[in-house]
Amino acid sequence: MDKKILVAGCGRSGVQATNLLLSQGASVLLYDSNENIEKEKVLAQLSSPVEIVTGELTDAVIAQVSECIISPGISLEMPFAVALKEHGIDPLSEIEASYRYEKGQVIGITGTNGKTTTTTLTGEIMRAWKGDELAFTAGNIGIPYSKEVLKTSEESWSTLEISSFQLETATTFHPHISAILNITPDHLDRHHTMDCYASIKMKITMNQTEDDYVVLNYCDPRLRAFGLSGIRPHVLWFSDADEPEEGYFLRDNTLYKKFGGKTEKLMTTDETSLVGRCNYENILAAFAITEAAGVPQDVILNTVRNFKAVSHRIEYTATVNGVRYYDDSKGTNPDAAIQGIRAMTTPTVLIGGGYDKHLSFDEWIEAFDGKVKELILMGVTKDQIAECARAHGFNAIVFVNSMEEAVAEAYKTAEPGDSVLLSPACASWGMFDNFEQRGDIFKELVRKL
Ligand code: UMA
Repeated sequence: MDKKILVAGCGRSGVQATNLLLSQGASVLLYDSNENIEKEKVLAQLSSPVEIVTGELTDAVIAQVSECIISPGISLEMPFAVALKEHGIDPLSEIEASYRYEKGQVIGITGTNGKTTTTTLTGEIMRAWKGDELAFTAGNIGIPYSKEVLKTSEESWSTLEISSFQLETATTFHPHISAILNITPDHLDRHHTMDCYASIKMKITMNQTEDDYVVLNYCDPRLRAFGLSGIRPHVLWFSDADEPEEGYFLRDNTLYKKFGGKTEKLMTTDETSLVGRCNYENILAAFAITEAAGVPQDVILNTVRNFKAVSHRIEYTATVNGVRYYDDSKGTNPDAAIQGIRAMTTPTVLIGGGYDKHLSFDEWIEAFDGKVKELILMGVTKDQIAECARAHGFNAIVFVNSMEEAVAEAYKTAEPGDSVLLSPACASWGMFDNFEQRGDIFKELVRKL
């Protein structure tokens, strides 16, 4: 009997990986540990029907399997993943499985925060340069790589947002240009230690050679040490503070690049509609990446000037009674939420809390910097955050049970000239399907005020 490829996870990645494998004539078995998934809905998204197994994965099923493509949301510590390993099958990520079919050049962007903005901006620059037929954007951004990869050609560029979950099980993945934007605590419920999390992020360079580039944040101590440790790819630095000897950097309100002793002004920060230092870092990284790819500077500048904030990243939503509302639902960890509150320039009512990723909230509370008028908390982490805030002397805390209650409370408290910011410092899981849904619900409620 011919063995099958097991695709684990019936979400976006699993469905598209299955379609990719089916298109190549493979025999696929779809698996999901959730017994309650709606099989009909999954089947409706497939190019042809496949067997779907749910619940426990038995030895009898494992015996039919030659390979496993695992969705990023599934921990390698799940009993079925451990059992597969015991049978000699190392699960591979959907990124790795898709990369086998890549025909063009790849840009891989990882880091804890800023990935989606940098990937979207880079993808837009590449599209402005190469056109829609030769530039693709995919990955953790929400479009599985497996959905796009068969469109690639020798002339094309794929710009991919890559998460630690996707890198963990990558083996031959080899971007010509990689970027690691920053490494701050996140996903420690899954990776356990910062060292483990950081080493997985650094795997993005594992197959790169002297002919390749890695774009690194000069201000991140781990990444500076990594870049100076004699790694194979050519290092391109970007920085929003310390100026590297060569690289892309922010000084006052201007973005510069410096190479061969020559400093060149790129643009001023008021030429972009993006706000916050984190976004200037994202622009600098996108500059470094796309110049390494050979994009002419006028194409980069035009695209940056016309680029609007990505949904759910410090996204301006509306002004109601003189109060500006911002959706930063992508603030799914404390470091991302620190960037959110730093970008606020007025007194702010802050909405936070959510799923517990075993992270510390101290630095986020310290970043309030006298700007937060009231902290509205929801989700599993609300007590832990409140306790941490009180320990830092911050007591203006209100608990709520839903986004409806949160928006109503913010509306009641905020005064003209203030801002309301949804920037939870936690993932959405448990109360919402994902951060996009959380942000969409927030925006819908704000628009109804
Ligand atoms: N499942 C199991 N067993 C488990 C856990 C989950 O069978 O132990 C099943 C679930 O029942 C569900 C399926 O797996 O049916 C879900 O798979 P998934 O969580 O991998 O979700 P996808 O829909 O495939 O989405 C994934 C990424 N999700 C995660 O990494 C959690 C999406 O990133 C990504 O956009 C998408 O692939 C396309 O590439 C989201 C994310 O939150 C946005 N990413 C994290 C982040 O940005 O912080 C890393």
